[in-house]
Amino acid sequence: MIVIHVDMDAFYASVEIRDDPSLKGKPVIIGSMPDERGVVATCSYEAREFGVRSGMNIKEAYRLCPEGVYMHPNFDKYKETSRKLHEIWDPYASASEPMALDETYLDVTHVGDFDKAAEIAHEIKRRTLDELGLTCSVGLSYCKAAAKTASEELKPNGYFEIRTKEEFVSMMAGRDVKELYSVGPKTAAKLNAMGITTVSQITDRRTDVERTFGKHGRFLVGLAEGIDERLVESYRPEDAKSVSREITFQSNIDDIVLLMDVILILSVSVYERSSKYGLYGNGVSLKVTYSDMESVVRTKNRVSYRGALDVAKEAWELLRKVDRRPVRLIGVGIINLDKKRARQTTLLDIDDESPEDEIDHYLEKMRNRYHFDFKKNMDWTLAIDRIHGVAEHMRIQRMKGKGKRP
Ligand code: TTP
Ligand code: MG
Repeated sequence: MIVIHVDMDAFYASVEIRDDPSLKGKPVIIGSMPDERGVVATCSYEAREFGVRSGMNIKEAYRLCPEGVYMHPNFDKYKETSRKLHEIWDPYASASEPMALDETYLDVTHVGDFDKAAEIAHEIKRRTLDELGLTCSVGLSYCKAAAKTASEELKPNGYFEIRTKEEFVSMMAGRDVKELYSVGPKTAAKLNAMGITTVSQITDRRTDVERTFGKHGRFLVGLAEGIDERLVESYRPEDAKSVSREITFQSNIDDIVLLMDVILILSVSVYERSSKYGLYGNGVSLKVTYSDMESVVRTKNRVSYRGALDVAKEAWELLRKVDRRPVRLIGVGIINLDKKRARQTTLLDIDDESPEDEIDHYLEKMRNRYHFDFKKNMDWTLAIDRIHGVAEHMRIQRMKGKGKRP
């Protein structure tokens, strides 16, 4: 197999810098604002010099880098950029397997040898920069894990090859286990506790590793010997089994009406996304994370929905069944998606009001409530921001009210 792994450098930050050259050379931090609750999604390499990292609490980032330029992410822009990236990359491959918006594996075995594949890899880097103004790091290798390792080797704007299993094994042998693909902090800590700190020790202690980690252990032992037989599998949105959307609030919400409105917006969003691909599900899921981080997921199967409002109604029903405590995150999903299962006409379909009218009616009510024009195909993050802003306003008003009382 010949595999290319492409990963954009500081993706969200690079897109913002490309679109506003005055940011060039500055520590740009994408995520929450320093005065909000949240984390760093990513940051420019200049910000990384201050120690800022993805996933870091935004307050911590601000402490390390108060002079940084802080920005909210523009997901629509990154999604659009991702689509254009794939237009460049995918035609070179027999299969393209995206792992994130900015990252994909390309199967280029068909070109025949590594020299030809290396030409493609360089062409991908050049065209990505020329056509989209963004740099990426590319790894070329004989399997997925080694290609991914290679792309990280000389980041940013890197290119690295690992042509053989032997090269991979000797390169990794003395390295810390956490550099091995699929070893996260938890696995690393467990391995360390067993006295295993380097990759070659995984091979030495294979029986222990396999016994402790089961399936993942066997995968790790294989990797330490340079073996990864996973294929590059093209992902197509129409193959998805579920579609969901969730939102984390800046401050916890306990107002049931607001939660129901947020559920409605999320339902519109997931309904539009699934129907765009001609997919129908027969279940709805609701995820709730409380202020103490406890999460619950409730699902209802065998539901028949005719539109977003029906999805929302199922999710509202599920909301009634979970604990009533301050909520930090809420998510709605349509599950058991199936392209073939075309929606059956039921008596419901010849109801008085069409699902379209019903949802319009509901959105109109919300427009009056929030002074915001909610409509189908809306920017759902903006819509939820608006609901959230109103909630925040109400909370402050309530606090003021309380303060006034004797
Ligand atoms: P990554 O490829 O992990 O990071 P990156 O492209 O920003 O930087 P680099 O690859 O050069 O190290 O993730 C791609 C995008 O995914 C990133 O730009 C933002 C988003 N992301 C998050 O929102 N939260 C996270 O914790 C991570 C790791 C990424
Ligand atoms: Mg990246």
